[in-house]
Amino acid sequence: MRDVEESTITRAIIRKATDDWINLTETDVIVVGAGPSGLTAAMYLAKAGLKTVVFERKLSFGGGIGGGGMQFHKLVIQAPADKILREVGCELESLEKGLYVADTAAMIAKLASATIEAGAKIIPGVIVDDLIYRDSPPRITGAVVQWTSVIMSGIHVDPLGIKAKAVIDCTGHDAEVLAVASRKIPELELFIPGEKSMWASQAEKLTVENTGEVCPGLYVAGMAVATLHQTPRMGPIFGGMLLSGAKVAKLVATKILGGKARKVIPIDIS
Ligand code: 48F
Repeated sequence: MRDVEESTITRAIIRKATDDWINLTETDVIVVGAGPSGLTAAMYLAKAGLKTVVFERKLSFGGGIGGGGMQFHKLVIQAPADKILREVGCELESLEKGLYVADTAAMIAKLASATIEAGAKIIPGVIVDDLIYRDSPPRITGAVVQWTSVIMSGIHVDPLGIKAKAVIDCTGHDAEVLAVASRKIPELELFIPGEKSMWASQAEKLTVENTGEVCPGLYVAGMAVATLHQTPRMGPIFGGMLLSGAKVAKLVATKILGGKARKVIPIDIS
């Protein structure tokens, strides 16, 4: 095996990571959270030709996919979202017409791998803990980031700001980015009532329907949509998360690129 100096390892890591960060200081889209909606959104945004970064608080991807249903390692997917999983090469077992079961580890691995292959950058261990805004009219122009380890340590370290044309809250049940916007940018008049109790089919339908722009520069997808619109939760059926991610990607790509946005989503999501 080749000998290597410790200092060579250190230099390689710091130089290459810094190159990435400098490249990211101005980006097209910041996706917050690498759960099912965030990964799907980032994959289609990158495929559409946008410079896309996903900041994920944990050191792993997948968000709620990993927990399956009550930690049983399977999830249910309904048509037409199965097309997205087939596109990334995730095997599905047929349950009944239009209803499928996916293995949680396979779904995380395939979705994350396809997102990276599409050209999106996923940075783990980073929290988005605030937004950058401008007024007249109020709009979001980027996100404020910090190492998760710094937040966990409780020491005060000033964070850094990343400029973006769009920020998408894909943080799940807590809608963390929207919660910050509601608390710290009162002129947005954003109220976050929280999700309702479980009603799977209704929740799936309403999540996709309500996915979209919250204010100029700020979008919501995935479970955070239910938290914003006070619609039901759905439990471990994931078609709505994938479709919501695809829908927000289409909206953001159309907003930024207009007619130049490539048509990359295999389903008609209106
Ligand atoms: O929770 P999560 O999977 O959100 P989602 O994409 O999907 C929801 C489903 O998993 C499930 C459900 C649907 O059937 O009910 O809950 O809407 O993924 C959210 C990801 O965001 C990360 C978090 O660690 C998780 O991986 N995250 C949350 N807040 C932040 C964050 C933050 N402030 N900064 C960075 N990452």
